[in-house]
Amino acid sequence: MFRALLVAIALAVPLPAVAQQAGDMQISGTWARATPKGAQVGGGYLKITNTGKTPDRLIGGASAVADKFEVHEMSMNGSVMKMRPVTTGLEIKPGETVEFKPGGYHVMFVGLKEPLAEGKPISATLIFEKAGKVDVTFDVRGIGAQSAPASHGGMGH
Ligand SMILES: [Cu+2]
Repeated sequence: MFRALLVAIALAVPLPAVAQQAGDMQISGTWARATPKGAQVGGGYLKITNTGKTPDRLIGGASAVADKFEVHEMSMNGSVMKMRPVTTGLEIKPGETVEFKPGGYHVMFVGLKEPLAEGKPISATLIFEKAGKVDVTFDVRGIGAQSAPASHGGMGH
């Protein structure tokens, strides 16, 4: 009886950054960068591991904080960093971990309804072709956290 109560209390405490499993997809390390006032877009980062035996694809997502949820890829074009939406879905091969990080793949919250504030986590849903929908929480870190070589400013958003 007493033990059951303790378990119930432990389960009620939110644990940030715990790996989330949906089907063969394991999601961890979700975080987003705080945005300045008036920003239209915000970036989110995470790790996705395919623990299964067949490939899956991240095909989209949604979050209440923004009009659109997009998966973007950054690449160097000469000395200029460019980013573009991954429109066909991002494949995660069996046994592979895809890390979203500043300067590489990232989630883009487009059309922010309010700035992303440090310490105020945001809820989002990832959509996989096979694993389906996965609810995740992005911890919001300071604006300067692990800053990428190029900002999102002036990249046509
Ligand atoms: Cu982007």
